[in-house]
Amino acid sequence: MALDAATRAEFVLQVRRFAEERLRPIEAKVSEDDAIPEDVIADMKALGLYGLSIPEEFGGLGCSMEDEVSVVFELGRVSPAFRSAFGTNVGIGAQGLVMFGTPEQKAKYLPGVASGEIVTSFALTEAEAGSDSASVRTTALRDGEGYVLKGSKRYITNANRAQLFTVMARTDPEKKGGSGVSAFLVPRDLKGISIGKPEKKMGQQGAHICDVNFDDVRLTKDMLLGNEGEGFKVAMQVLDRGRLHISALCVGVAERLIADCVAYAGERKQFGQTLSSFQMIQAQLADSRTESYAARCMVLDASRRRDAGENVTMLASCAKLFASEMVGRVADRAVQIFGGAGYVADYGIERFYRDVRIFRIYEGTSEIQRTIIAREMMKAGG
Ligand code: COS
Repeated sequence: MALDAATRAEFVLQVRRFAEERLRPIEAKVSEDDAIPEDVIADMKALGLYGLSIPEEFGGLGCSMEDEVSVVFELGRVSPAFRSAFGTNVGIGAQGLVMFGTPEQKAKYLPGVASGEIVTSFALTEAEAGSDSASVRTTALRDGEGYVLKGSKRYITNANRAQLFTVMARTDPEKKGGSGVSAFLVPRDLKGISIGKPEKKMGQQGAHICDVNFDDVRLTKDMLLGNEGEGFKVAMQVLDRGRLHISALCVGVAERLIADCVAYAGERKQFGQTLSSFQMIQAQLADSRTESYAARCMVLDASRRRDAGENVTMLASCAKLFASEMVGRVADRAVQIFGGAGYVADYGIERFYRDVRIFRIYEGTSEIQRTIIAREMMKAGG
């Protein structure tokens, strides 16, 4: 599953133009309204973004990981809230189904996911199971031929728009940790599901996270995704992939901020000279460029290795750790270079400064990435 080089280059260019012409002009309004206009969502669907990494046989674009991150680099050049609208369909919401779904499950859902008719969402996190995601308390207990799902999930991206949830729930309460957990494909319209109000967040307005409550929801056995007791591993493999996607987003945002800084430093004059002629400003720009380039190389290398069939658990965590921390530094320098203008809303720099803070937290905090990297190193002996 991959685009040929010419198709990829053309698509990347198309996405760049779409981001620049269609999305960038409405960044401030989307943030203010905390909503992406429906006609923009429709354009994203028409462009194929919802089905980016869904196999072609189901109507998606069939992107490889390298294709996907190449597209996400471009989408990072505008407010990351836009990417969030379809991000769960491309990534964590749908990839469990792509990787572990039965032919029947795939045929039932993937065409709708690819077209964007079905929005997917990934329901792992709970109030008491954040970083310690193996300790989920939501249960799906056997009842006759099926299961009964009970519990609550927290901070679930796109929950308010989703028609299909990948839910991790404990099927064996006797077992502690990941081995008692199973994954399920849960349609939104089942009786007993309720969605909380979107949370008020620090940044990324226009992207929504909500609680999802399951009150004795009856699941049929064909909703089980993968084997019983293997849901935690499904989640971890989905996250390995998702972490590369988020790393690419961090690179894109960093590149946007660097471009804005270079433009501003070339215009703004102090002491009779443009900011760009001051070595202390140049040093900040150079550091940002060097670090974003390093992150881009990491993301591309890990993605190519994943496409070649390598296990990239450690490399995905290295990329996520480095890229998310890198964009935090780049955004901080951007505020500094813009000075007072970086702190007021009109220039949008302070918005990005807030937007990027979540990258060090979601899909695994920096602390969790370091834990995974160290564990993988011990396993591999280096
Ligand atoms: N791929 C495949 N299998 C994996 C895996 C991966 N990336 N990571 C772990 N596993 C397997 C392990 O091999 C182990 O299998 P066995 O029981 O057969 O040995 C099992 O899963 C349990 O793994 P582990 O013992 O490492 O689990 P822990 O609870 O100690 O820790 C961490 C797992 C901390 C790495 C995990 O909970 C995590 O990633 N937490 C962050 C979650 C997250 O990103 N949340 C964001 C929410 S989504 S926006």
